Amino acid sequence: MTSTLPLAERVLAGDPRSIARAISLIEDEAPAGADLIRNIYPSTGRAYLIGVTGPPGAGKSTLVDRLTTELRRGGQTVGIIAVDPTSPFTGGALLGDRVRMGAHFGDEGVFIRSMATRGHLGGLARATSDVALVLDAAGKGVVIIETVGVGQDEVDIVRAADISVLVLVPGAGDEVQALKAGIMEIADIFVVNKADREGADRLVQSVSAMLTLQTFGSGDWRPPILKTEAPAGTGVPELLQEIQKFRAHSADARASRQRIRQEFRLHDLLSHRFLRLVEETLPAGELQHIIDGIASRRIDPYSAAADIIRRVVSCRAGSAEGGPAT
Ligand SMILES: Nc1nc2c(ncn2[C@@H]2O[C@H](COP(=O)(O)OP(=O)(O)OP(=O)(O)O)[C@@H](O)[C@H]2O)c(=O)[nH]1
Ligand SMILES: [Mg+2]
Repeated sequence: MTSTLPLAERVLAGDPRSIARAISLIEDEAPAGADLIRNIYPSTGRAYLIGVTGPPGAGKSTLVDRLTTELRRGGQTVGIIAVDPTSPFTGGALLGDRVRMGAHFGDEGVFIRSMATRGHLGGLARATSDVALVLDAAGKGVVIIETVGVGQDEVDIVRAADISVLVLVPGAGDEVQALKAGIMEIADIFVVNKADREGADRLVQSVSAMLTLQTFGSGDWRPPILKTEAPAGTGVPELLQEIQKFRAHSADARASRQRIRQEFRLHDLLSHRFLRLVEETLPAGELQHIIDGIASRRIDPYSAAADIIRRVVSCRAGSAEGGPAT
């Protein structure tokens, strides 16, 4: 395996082509991707991660674009990761994001990347976190992660951010109910976008009513509800203000939040790696055979797991005696 040290150095210098190349390595789950993360990791932890989530078409990309303009005005550099869980790699949505965020093309202080779920079975949150690390290492002061708030993967992505902004829109029926409860709970700021549409105030009221059901301590952050019209940028300066307020409010808690995030990531990585180890250790088709056995009640899942762990451990111990494990 060739070392990615020169690539890491170029990423740290903020070279856009190297950033793009590094992200591709991560997306491909190439071993060089892990090597790269190893090399850049000491230089990460500085970027502020903003998660922007909400239903399809809520105006997230438009909002992210205007927020980026606002951040640039304040002299911040910005990395944007637009996670697209539904469309195929060549789908129109990616093109759409390019158009909607087109204002920032050619601006060296902004790096935009769309990521599709393809090839990331369940690992999207992991890949997104790693891409955020790359943008962080590259010196972007703020990294914005846009994702559609529909599944567990997206909840995990948003959980990985320092702040979660939930974008809602009026007029789509019972929006608040329709959203995954997990996403509502982790929102630090609620945005009612498309405020030019009928029903915006009603939606603000129903989110507000929902918040009154939660208990907040005296020092707790109480999520504000903002109205925006993204295409015109209306309400976006106020949104940035609230983000900054939250950042100041949660400065002390940030370290523990980051630690929880790292714990989550390590657990996720360990289970991912262990499963890979299992697949490498067992003969081809064996895992499927065991699953068939569990399904037909020939063996129970606990005994199957214990047996698999025993086999992996003894196989690894054997290979350690025989020389360095690869
Ligand atoms: N009327 C109105 N339209 C808006 C507003 N914000 C965004 N739109 C429009 O809504 C459509 C979707 O906007 P996007 O920014 O692509 O929404 P998105 O949430 O990123 O969409 P996906 O990433 O596909 O889920 C676009 O046609 C926008 O121009 C708004 O405040 N008012
Ligand atoms: Mg979008």
